[in-house]
Amino acid sequence: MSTLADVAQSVVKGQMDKVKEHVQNLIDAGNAPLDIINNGLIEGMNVVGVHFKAGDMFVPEVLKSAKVMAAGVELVKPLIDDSEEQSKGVIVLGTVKGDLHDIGKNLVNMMMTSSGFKVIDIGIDMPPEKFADAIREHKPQILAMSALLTSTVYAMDDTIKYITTEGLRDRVKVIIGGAPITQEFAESIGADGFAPDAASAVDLCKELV
Ligand code: B1M
Repeated sequence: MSTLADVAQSVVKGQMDKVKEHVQNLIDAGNAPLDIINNGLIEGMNVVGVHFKAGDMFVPEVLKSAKVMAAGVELVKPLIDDSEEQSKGVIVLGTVKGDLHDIGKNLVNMMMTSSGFKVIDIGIDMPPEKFADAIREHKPQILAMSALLTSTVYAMDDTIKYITTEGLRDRVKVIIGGAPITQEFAESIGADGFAPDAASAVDLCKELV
C-alpha cells in the first residue's frame, strides 16, 4: 500500500524507482490523478523548496527531485487526457525573462493540452520580444506567462507593455501564474486573469476563449 506521503517523500529524496512504484500503486488503487499531482508530487516539491531555502538542499539535488517529479507526472498524464475534444483554442505559453523555472509551466502545458487546447510552449527566460513574435506567428487567443521569482514577476508587466506598444495587446487575452503571483498583481499590470494552479489555468482559459 502506497500513500501520497510516500510519493512526496520519494520526490524529496530524489528516488526515481520509488516514485514510479508509489504513483503506480496509487493509480491502481483508484486515486484521483489530480490528487496524486497536487498532494503527492507537488507537495514533495514544496518540501524541497523549504530545504532549498534553508540551505539543506543544493541545486543538483533540487534538479534530481524535479526529474523524479516529472517522471511521476508522466505516469499520471494519460489519466487526465481528455483530448478527444480538440482545438479549444491556441495558447502561447512561456516563462518570463530572467526566470528558469519550468516545472509548473510544463504542468500547466500538460493540463491545457489534455483539455484540448493547442499549446505553443516557447520555453523559459523569454523576453517580451519573443512573446510578441509568437503572437504574430501563431495567432493565439491566449498569451500565458509563468514566473516563480519575486524578482521576475515584473517581466510580465514589461511584456504586457511591450505587446501593447507593438499593437498586439487587443489580439490576445493575457493570463499569468506562478507561486508569487496574486489576483491583485494580475489586475495591477492589466492581465486578463490569474490562476493559482494548473487546473484553474485550464478553467480560466475555457472562460476566456
Ligand atoms: Co528555484 N526558487 N531558484 N529553482 N525553486 C524557488 C521558486 C524558491 C521559492 C525557493 C525558496 O527559496 N524557497 C526561490 C524564490 C524566492 C523568491 O523569489 N522570493 C527560488 C530561488 C531563490 C532560486 C534561485 C535564485 C536560487 C539560486 O540560484 N540562488 C535560482 C533562480 C534561477 C532563475 O530562474 N533565474 C533557482 C533555481 C532553481 C532550480 C534550477 C534549481 C530549480 C528549477 C528547475 C526547473 O524548473 N526546471 C528550482 C526549483 C525546483 C525551485 C522550487 C524548489 C520548486 C519549484 C517548482 O517546480 N514547484 C521552488 C520552491 C517552491 O516553489 N516551493 C523554488 C512545483 C511546481 C509544480 O509548482 O512552479 O509553483 P509551481 O507551479 C504551480 C503554480 O505556481 C501554477 O501552477 C503550477 C501547478 O499547480 N503556475 C501557473 C505556474 N505557472 C503558471 C502559469 C499560469 C497559471 C498557473 O498561467 C499562465
